[in-house]
Amino acid sequence: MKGIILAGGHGTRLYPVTQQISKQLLPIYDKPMIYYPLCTLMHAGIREILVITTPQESNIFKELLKTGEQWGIELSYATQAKPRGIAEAFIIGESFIGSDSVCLILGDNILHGDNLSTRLQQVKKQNQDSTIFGYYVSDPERYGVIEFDKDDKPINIIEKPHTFISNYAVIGLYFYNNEVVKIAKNLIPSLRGELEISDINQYYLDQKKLHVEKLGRGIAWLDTGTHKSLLDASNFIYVLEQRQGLKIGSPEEVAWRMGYISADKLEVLAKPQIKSGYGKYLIALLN
Ligand code: TTP
Repeated sequence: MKGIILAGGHGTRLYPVTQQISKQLLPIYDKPMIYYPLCTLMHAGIREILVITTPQESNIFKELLKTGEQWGIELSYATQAKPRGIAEAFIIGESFIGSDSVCLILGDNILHGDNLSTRLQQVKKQNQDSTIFGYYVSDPERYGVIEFDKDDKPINIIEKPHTFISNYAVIGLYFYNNEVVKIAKNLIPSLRGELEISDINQYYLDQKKLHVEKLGRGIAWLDTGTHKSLLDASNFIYVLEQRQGLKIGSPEEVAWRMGYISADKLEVLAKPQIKSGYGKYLIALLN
C-alpha cells in the first residue's frame, strides 16, 4: 500500500500567517505540522509516501523531510498547481500509486490515541475496497457527516447537514483500492470548482463498497485550519507531552519503534537536535 500526504492548499483561514508559508510547515507545539500526518502513515506501516505540496514550497518540504531514508521510509514529491480539490491527489499520484492500493491523509489532520497504530495496521491488512473514518463530534453541522442504518451500515454522507444526521464526521484519512485512480479521473468538478473527495466516497457507497471505522472516546482528531484550532492543537500536544514525558508525532521515534531504523541511527538523528530538547528526548529513549 502506498501513502499520500496532501499538503498544498491556500490556508486562507490562517491569513496573514500563511500568506508566505505553507500551513503544513507551521509548528504544532514542538514539531512542524506535517510530522503528525507523516507519523500516522508510518504507524499504519506505510513506508512509500508521496508528499504533494504547492509548487512554490516544494523545496522547503524536500529540505525538511529529505528522501525519508533517515527514517527508514521512501518519500517522493509532487506538486499541485492550484488547490483543485482533495481528489486530485489520486490523479497527481497516478504513476506513484501504480497498481497498488493507497492511503491518503490531509497534511493538516492530527490523530492521536491508544491503539491507533494497531487499528490502522488492521485496516491496512483488511484490504477493504475503501475505508473512511467517522469521528464522534459535538458539532457535526460543520463537517461531512455519515448517516447509518439500524445495522450500523453507512447509507449516506451529507456535507454540513442542516438537520441532525449523526455525530460522526468524516476525517481526512482515507484508504482506497486501486480503483480510486479511475474514479478520480472521471470526476466532474463541483460548483466550487473542486474534485471532491466526497464524490469518491459517494461512489464507493453507491457500490456498497464503503467501509466506515468509527473512532470514539480514546482518540483525538484535531484539524488545524483556523487560528483557534491551530492553538488548540498545540496546547493539546503540549499538555500531553508535558504530562507523560512522551512525544507525539516524532518520525524518529516512530521509525525506531516500528523497527525501520536501528538504535545507532536514532542516536545519529538525535545529536544535531540536542539543544531544543528534542534530541535529548530521543537519546533518553535509548536508555
Ligand atoms: P482545506 O481546509 O480545504 O483548505 P486549506 O487548508 O487550503 O485552507 P483554507 O480553507 O483556509 O483556504 O484543506 C484541507 C487540507 O487539504 C489542507 O492540508 C490543504 C489540503 N488541500 C490540498 O492540498 N489541495 C486541495 O486542493 C485542497 C482542497 C486541500
